[in-house]
Amino acid sequence: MAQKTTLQEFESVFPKLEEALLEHARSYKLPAKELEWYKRSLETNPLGGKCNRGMSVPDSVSLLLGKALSEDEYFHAATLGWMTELLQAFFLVSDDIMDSSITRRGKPCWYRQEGVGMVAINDAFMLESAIYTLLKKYFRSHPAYVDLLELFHEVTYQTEIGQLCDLLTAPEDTVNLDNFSMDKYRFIVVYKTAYYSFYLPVALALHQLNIATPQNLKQAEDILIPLGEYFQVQDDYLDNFGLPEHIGKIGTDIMDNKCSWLVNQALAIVTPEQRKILEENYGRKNKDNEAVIKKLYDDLKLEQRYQEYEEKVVGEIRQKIAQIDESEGLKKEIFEAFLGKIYKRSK
Ligand code: GPP
Ligand code: MG
Ligand code: MG
Ligand code: MG
Repeated sequence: MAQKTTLQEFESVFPKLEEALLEHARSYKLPAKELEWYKRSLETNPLGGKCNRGMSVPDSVSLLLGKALSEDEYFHAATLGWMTELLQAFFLVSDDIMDSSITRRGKPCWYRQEGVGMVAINDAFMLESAIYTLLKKYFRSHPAYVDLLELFHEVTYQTEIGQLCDLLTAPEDTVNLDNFSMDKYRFIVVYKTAYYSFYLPVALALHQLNIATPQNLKQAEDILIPLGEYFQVQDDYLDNFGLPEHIGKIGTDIMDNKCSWLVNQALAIVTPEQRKILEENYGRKNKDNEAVIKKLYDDLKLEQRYQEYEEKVVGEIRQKIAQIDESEGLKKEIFEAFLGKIYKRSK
C-alpha cells in the first residue's frame, strides 16, 4: 500500500539538504558574513509554503511502487521534491520583484525584507544553483542523472518563456485590452505555471524509479498541463477574490495590467460602457482605479462564472484521468491526488 507523506516528514529532510548546501559554499571558503546571508535566504525562501509540489514527488513515487518507501527511497524522493521547491523559491523571489508584490506567505516579499533589496536577484540565482549542487551530490551516479539535469533545464526554460509572455502582455505604461485573449492566456499559464508545478514532480518520480518512457511522460503531460492551467486560473481568481490574510499575498494583477483569467472573462461579456470602464481603470498603479475594476468584476458576477468554470474543467479532468491506460506504468491515483489537493482551494 502506498503511503502519503506529511508536511512534517517532508520538512524534516530539509536541514540535511541545507547543511549540504552550506558545506558546498564553505568548500569555496565563502566568508562568514556571506555564508550567514545564504543561510538566511535558504531558511526564508524555500520554506513556509504548502509544499504541494515538493511533497508530490514522494507521494507519486510511493503510488508508482504501490508501497511505503524505504528510508533511502524517501530521502531521494524528498530531495527531488525539495529541488522543485528550490526552483519555486527561485521563481517566486524573482517574480515578486517583477510584479512589484508586497507580501508572500504572509510576510514581506524577500526583496522587501530588512537590508535585502536588489541582492534578492543574486539570491534567486543562488537558489537555482542549489538545485544543481544537490543533484550532483545525491544523483551523480543515478542512471537518470542526465535526464534529471535536462528536465530541470527544460522546465526552467519553459517557465521563463511563460514569464516573458506574462510580462510583455502587461506593459507598465500602456494599457491595450486588445493585447489580451484566451489563447494568449493559455500560452502564458501553461508555460509559467503548469510545467514546473505539475509536470515536473511526476516526471521526477518516474525518473527516480528509472521507469520514465516517452509514452508515460507524454501521458502525464497530457493530463498535468490542463491541471496546471486550472491551478493558475484559481491563482488569478484568488488574486482578486481571495483574502490576503488567508492566501498570504496581496493581489497585484489589476494594477500590474496582467492578462489574467478574470480580465479575459470580463472582456468576453462587457457592454460597450463597461469596456470603457475597463479601459480607463485597468492597469493603473492606483488604489481608486483598482477599486473600480473590483466593483466591475462583482457587477459582472465573475465569482459565479469562476465556479461554473471550475465545475466544468474538473469534470473534463476527471474524465481524462478515467481514460488513462495504466499499462504504461502510471497510476490514476497520482492525478487524483493532485486534483484532490487543488479542487475548490481557497489558498
Ligand atoms: C506565477 O505567476 C508564476 C510564477 C511564479 C513563475 C515565475 C517565473 C519566473 C521565470 C520568475 P503569478 O505572478 O501569478 O504568481 P503569484 O500570484 O504567486 O505572484
Ligand atoms: Mg506574481
Ligand atoms: Mg507574475
Ligand atoms: Mg498570481
